[in-house]
Amino acid sequence: MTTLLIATSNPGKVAELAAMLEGLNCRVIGFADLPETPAIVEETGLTFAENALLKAEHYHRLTGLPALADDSGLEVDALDGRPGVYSARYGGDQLSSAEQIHLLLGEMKDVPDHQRTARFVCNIALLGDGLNQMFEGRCEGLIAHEPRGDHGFGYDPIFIDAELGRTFAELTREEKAPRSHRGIALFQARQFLAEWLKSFPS
Ligand code: ITT
Repeated sequence: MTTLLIATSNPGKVAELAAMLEGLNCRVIGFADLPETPAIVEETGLTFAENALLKAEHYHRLTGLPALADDSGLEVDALDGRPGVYSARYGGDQLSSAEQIHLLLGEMKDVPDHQRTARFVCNIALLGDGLNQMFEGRCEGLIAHEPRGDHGFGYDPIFIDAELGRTFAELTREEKAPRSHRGIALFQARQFLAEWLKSFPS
């Protein structure tokens, strides 16, 4: 059976990606299943797509396995698209998610409701021998005035789903999956993988 590596060190992403890939005709593994933790990749790209490809290439080269890498982040219109590709490192490498949220809300304190538009963006790269595909997902929302909810990870407590009026952290994983940037990108990746895997013995 083919093995697919989920090439991310972010436990929040691993949980979401693994759940969304369930039932595919392959064995899905993460870094936790590898004997040595792979070296971190420097994310030098200027776009989510460039960084997703950098990560997938790096981990495919390192392990020989087909790799699925995700580069994602939050674009806030009132902050000219920040934090964007720097979402994980916003305010410096040492800040926790709660501290990053605090920083961002501070920058947004005078921004009125109708100007608090934002989106999550996710690019997924699939790379392996005979495999080279990119997928993108986006979801629109608003930045809350204060964090709400305990689910998810990262900026979920301040991202209000435009349709539901609840933050992503107030949604269960099952509710977030089909409407999130990652879910939208992964839905396409999953359909592609299902076809691709047909050429391998199960
Ligand atoms: P890997 O590079 O190892 O995958 P990372 O966390 O560094 O892990 P990124 O460089 O893609 O990944 O940064 C994504 C950041 O964007 C992530 O750390 C969160 O802060 C934020 N983010 C992405 N998707 C999110 C989601 O669904 N909910 C909340 N925040 C999210």
